[in-house]
Amino acid sequence: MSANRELLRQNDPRVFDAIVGEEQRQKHGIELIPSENYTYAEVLAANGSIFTNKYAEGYPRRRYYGGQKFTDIVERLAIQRAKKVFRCEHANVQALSGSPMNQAAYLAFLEPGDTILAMDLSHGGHLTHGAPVSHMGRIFNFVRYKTYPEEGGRIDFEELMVVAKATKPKIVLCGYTSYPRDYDYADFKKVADAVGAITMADVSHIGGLIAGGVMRNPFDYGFDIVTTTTHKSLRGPRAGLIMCRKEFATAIDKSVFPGLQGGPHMNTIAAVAVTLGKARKREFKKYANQVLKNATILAETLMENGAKLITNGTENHMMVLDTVKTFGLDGKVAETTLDEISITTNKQIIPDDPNPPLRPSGIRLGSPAATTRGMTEDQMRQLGKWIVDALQNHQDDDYLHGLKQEVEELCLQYPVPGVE
Ligand code: DSN
Repeated sequence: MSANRELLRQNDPRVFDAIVGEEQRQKHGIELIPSENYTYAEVLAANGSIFTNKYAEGYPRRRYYGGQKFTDIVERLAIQRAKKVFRCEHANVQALSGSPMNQAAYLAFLEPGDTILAMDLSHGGHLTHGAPVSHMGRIFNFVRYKTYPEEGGRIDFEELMVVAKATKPKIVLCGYTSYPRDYDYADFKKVADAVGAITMADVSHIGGLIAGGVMRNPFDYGFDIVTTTTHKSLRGPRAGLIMCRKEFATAIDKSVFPGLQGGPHMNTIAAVAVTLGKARKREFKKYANQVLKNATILAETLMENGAKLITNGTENHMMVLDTVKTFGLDGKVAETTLDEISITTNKQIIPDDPNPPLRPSGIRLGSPAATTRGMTEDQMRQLGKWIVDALQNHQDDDYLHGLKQEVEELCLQYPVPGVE
């Protein structure tokens, strides 16, 4: 045990025990929540480093405090690597996480009351894409578009063009938190250009897949602003990147600091630099490719076993399973049942869900974390079958107990990075 860990064990055993408990939970089970991952041991080291001690308001060579020789080094590295990995002209690496990242991007260009065209929450949009309960939904006028489930979850771009011409958005936003398709950047760009709007893509979920070169990059379609969290498919610490074309750089930087945030979390920025260094390696491309393969196999296995998936499959790392239609169970019961067999998923609203968010009609699943553990197609098939088995037999405690043992036996063969 490291000296720091031993000190924690001795001096705050309750927190120490909770950490150990979480390590055991992560080791014995599998995370299939599509927005989660197991980060690198090197990221844990950087994130837990003494950069935590340092205030660094401002940007490299333009700070408001002294002692910035090493903070500047890591922030510059993170910026340079983000620019290379995402092929962009400018990157801001200070956003504390996904919500402030999107808030800073909106506030860089918009006044209260301005219009943003974004995906409806139940069809896959994020809270920061204009949910009425979020502050962003109160400050800006979000006009929400939807998907057409009967057409495999496609967006109707002719309709979107009509809506854009009628509502004159300042930002056209392409980006989702629960959408199992690839993103139609070219169509969004056409709509935005027709009304003179800024194009923004929130690729938080698929950032790692873009970095790995296995999904399309919005900058290749002329997008202006691209945001991504760093802890999902990118496998880094919890943070946000805002990337943009050069002409938007000053507005974005001012909006993050001093507009929205104070001191950047330099320990996290060091960990972001490590993450982006890893994302440039050939290994990461292989990883991203395997994430897609694993998701395809998991989706196919679920469907072969009778599961109804929103969008009838997946084109990325995630899938949304309609548990009400398939098993007659709401998403909360499904999530709890899978928790009981050490498979972690999350309950999820489905398009125009008649049920409330805490008892929605589905669950969300994804492959990034399992792929990090080294699982491939065979394990995905096995997990898919166990998921269906568990949900079909959710009232049979003995049966679930047997499945849990099988799941845990499998998971223990695939170590969690950074956990002894
Ligand atoms: N909570 C994230 C997700 O699960 O997709 C988005 O913020």
